[in-house]
Amino acid sequence: KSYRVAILGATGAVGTELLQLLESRNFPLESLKLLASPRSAGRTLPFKGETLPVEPVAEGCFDQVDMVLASAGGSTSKTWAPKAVAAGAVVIDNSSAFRLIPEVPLVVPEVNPEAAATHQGIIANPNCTTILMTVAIWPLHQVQPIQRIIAATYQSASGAGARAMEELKVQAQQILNGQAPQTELFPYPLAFNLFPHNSPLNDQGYCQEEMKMVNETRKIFSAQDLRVSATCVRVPVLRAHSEAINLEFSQPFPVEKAREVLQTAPGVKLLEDWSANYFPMPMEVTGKDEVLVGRIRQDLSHPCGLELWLCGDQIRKGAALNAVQIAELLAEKDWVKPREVALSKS
Ligand code: A2P
Ligand code: 11C
Repeated sequence: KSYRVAILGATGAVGTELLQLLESRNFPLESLKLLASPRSAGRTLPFKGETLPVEPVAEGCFDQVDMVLASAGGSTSKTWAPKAVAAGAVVIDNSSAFRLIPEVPLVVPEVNPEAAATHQGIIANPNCTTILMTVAIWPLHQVQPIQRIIAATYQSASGAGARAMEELKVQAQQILNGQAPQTELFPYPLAFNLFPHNSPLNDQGYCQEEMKMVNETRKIFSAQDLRVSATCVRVPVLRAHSEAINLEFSQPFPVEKAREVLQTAPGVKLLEDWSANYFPMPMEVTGKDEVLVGRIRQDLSHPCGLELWLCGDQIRKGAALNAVQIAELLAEKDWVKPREVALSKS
């Protein structure tokens, strides 16, 4: 069986990665449609040795489409995803627009693949920092439930899109040339600097990105009482996020046991060379599928605490790869068409 697929936001950082993944993973395609804003009209993108046109998203463009992989921002998804669903397609949406709606499954295939079966037309791809963290800690949570997570993130420019990556490169050049760095998308210069994530702050002082880690992790784990607190920071790295994670359990979790579990965990690669002080780094994970995990150690300050460090390619597993894995799951299980019964109604 093969599928008629559309990529909404095909010209963006995640969109171009989606295109590469559909090609390299040989997704069963009957046809592929590339959609973006009217700004991209007339552009083409390469796919399997051919040149495909980019079309402006427009009324009727989802009529002959089975699956839409959307990564064109929240407001574009809010406008077009319901139209795609009405036209009979399933939408795998990378934006935050639908993630916390109870009827919309929020899926990390290594964690909660079964949730995808309950979709009513839209499946949400979680926030990148949340995907990377959940892939790494879910296998531990299966052995002993995690009670509390404290995370600090080091997030790359790619999380803010292709233009933000370009802005970082230009700023670096400007500074090296002795010029003042220009800012456009970012609020402050990112080159040779870092700043707390600039998403809107709530009354408790947490930014939106930090609250995504709280609320999305709870939903993916089906653990509404899980205690999570995060500090999210933008760093001058192009496309890989890093995270320092502190986990608290109800009983001690032996480090050796954690290592053993993560050795064989799906989507995870352990990278620890203690003698060389060599652990996951953005440069090691760029372009890779796995979440690299290392520096697993007992929390000195708590007998039931574990510390770990991870890096993951933000555009790949943090976004495009996770979406393509969801599409592959739907294809493999024959879950492309919406189920009658949603989790929230059962
Ligand atoms: P375009 O290139 O035509 O602006 P990124 O996350 O890298 O910034 O990419 C965003 C993607 O979303 C791009 O493909 C962009 O297309 C697309 N996009 C942005 N706004 C719209 C819109 N209003 N309608 C359709 N696509 C959009
Ligand atoms: C960032 N994670 O790095 C954000 C961007 O909810 O998908 C992605 C926002 C989201 O800035």
